[in-house]
Amino acid sequence: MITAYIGLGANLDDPLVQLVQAIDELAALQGSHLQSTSSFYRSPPMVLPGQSPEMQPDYINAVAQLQTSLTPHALLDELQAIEQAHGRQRNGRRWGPRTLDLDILLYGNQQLNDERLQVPHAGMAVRNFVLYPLQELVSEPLILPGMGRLVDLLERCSLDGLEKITL
Ligand code: ROI
Repeated sequence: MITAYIGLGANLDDPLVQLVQAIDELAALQGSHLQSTSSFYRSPPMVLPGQSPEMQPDYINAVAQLQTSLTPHALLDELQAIEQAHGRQRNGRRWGPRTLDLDILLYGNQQLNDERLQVPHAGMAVRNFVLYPLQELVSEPLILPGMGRLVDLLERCSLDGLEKITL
């Protein structure tokens, strides 16, 4: 079994409900065991360079820790099936609003880079809505392959706009 970390995000159609359901679906994945999930966090949409400025609702984000015997690509297939079941529209706007986004953040200590999958997730080193929930789940010092130590990344990553949700 490999320890994988999955990033969850949503900003449409009752995002909190989308995330709660997605966690149930991760718990039911074949060949896998859901170990733990982080708190939920609210944050304003991160805008990427080159993205047309458009109004989007705030996001809800969380991270899940999964023990899995699935290969990275089999896991990606399962995550994409869950996204589809949540009615995610791939409308050609790469960074548009979405009902559910599931990303493989880490897959053991492996580094992968092909046309479908980049692990560790390329943006995670600078995203507070990934690093802070991830920190909740790790007990031992975590090194992100090719990116350095989680504690160092957190030190450089401002909390601004990130709000932990008390349910
Ligand atoms: N911004 C936030 N706050 N949370 C996300 O999950 C998220 N996902 C994205 C982009 C559009 C980059 N911005 C985000 O894909």
